[in-house]
Amino acid sequence: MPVVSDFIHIVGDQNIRIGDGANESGYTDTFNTGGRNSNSNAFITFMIKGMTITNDNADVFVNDSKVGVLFNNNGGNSNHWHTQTVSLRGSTLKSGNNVLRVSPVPNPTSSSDDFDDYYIRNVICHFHQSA
Ligand SMILES: [Ca+2]
Ligand SMILES: [Ca+2]
Repeated sequence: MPVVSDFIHIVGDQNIRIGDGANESGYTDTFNTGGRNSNSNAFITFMIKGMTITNDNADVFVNDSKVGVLFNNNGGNSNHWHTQTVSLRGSTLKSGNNVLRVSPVPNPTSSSDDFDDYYIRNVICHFHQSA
């Protein structure tokens, strides 16, 4: 049976803020990978900016399993976008709806400002599928 590569946009050309007053419990979204091949690996790409104060990395969960982190850019320019990739097993994905959750990161420099707010956009999951 042939295997093809498929992908789905979880977030498109839209900035999602994660931090104080926005997604403080983490950003969650659902996406469908119906027919995914559980024996193959998958990956999710993210564009990120603004994680420039924290010493922590942002945990990334799929269906409540931690699949990786978005690494901080401590000391970087908060206006510059960059791209990161999180890899996961195809078996972590469901042949149907999944839940993505991206965690906030703490701000170590202020007692009144809890989180180092950052943004994600163009979040895309690539996966293998039996055709
Ligand atoms: Ca903040
Ligand atoms: Ca920030």
